[in-house]
Amino acid sequence: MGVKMEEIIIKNVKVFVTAPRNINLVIVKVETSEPDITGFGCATFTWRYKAVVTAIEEYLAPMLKGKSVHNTEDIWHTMMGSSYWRNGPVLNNAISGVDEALWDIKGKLANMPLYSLFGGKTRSGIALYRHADGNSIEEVEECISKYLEEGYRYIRCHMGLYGGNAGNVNQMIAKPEGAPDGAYFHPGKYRKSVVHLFERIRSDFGEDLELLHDVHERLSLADTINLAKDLEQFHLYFLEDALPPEQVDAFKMLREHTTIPLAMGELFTSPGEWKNVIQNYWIDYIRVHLSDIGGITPARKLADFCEMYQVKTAFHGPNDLSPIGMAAQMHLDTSIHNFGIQEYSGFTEEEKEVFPGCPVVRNGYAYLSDKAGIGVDFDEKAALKYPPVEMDFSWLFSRLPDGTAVRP
Ligand code: GCO
Ligand code: MG
Repeated sequence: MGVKMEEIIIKNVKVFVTAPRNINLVIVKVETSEPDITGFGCATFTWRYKAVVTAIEEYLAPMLKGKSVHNTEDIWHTMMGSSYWRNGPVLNNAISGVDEALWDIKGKLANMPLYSLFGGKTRSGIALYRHADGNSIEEVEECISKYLEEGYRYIRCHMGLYGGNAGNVNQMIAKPEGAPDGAYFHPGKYRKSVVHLFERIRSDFGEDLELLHDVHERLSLADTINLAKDLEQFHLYFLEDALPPEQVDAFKMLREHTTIPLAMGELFTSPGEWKNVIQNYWIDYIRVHLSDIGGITPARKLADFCEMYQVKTAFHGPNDLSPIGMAAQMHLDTSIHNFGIQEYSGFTEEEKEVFPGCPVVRNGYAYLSDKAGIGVDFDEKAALKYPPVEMDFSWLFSRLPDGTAVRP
């Protein structure tokens, strides 16, 4: 590049919010003293995006100006310590936006895709899983067939989304007088409906495809143990979020009662939550949301820690994640030895327009572009066509049949 490495400093940190898929995505751009060298990172915490924007603009940007772009490790720790109170999703997402952008810059300076800096390819394609859902078993099966035709081999199956509100289950819930509005669900009916769903899927599709399911923390310890035991006969690839992050110690008991492979972690924000479950062999797959733990820097350490305990990765890949964030984790998927599977929610045409260079998918595998850095660009002009939207928060107000508010 003809530029001395030590001369490049952070000039500005900018934040953008765009919603090409009607989901607010938060993108950080780090500008440097070299006008041609910029980096992009994902800071998407869609349900509190304005708080993330404030954390970056008011606190991180002023603190980072003038720092060398090279010192990602020092900058990460400086950002993490700079609020004294730390490890929450708002601050971690803000930190991730900067961290991923700095890694993007590092790759661009080295003229290498990030996976190459991380040790190179340990596999040539990234196996993906998709979500099949529907209002009836027939609808779920139609969705499975569509994904199988497209070449996917791993499919997460649900009926009536999280909590299993398919058909008229919801209307049949007997609420007490004065029960507040909310997204009601019935844990018992949900649990039984999942077993019935998997019974049908296995009998209609056989043993060849890999099946997954997300409990989304909807069950008590006893019920989740019962569900896991009931599902063992269907040989799931894994059962996800069988318990809430506040109850990780209970994985010890769950593990002792079932042989079903367990995946956990999309809500984790701090090492205090994941250390025990990993080093005690209580889970099989770690599913953190990269930006929610603070970006690439902590994710690399976590992945290496997991390798010591036979825990594989299954990084969180929902639709409230930008293509930059998806590609960032795919560089880890490509380079680490203990990769398991990647959750994938597709990219819309509008997302591809705003984010040129999205990974491509063929026959159930994702392939990164070979561009330097993260390899996904951000078209600021195109992003303006998709300004932030009012999102529907209603599903987040989960309630049990008697009206008790619970986690979504
Ligand atoms: C998943 C997740 C998501 C989350 C969502 C929250 O496994 O993909 O559970 O669907 O619910 O990302 O906004
Ligand atoms: Mg989940």
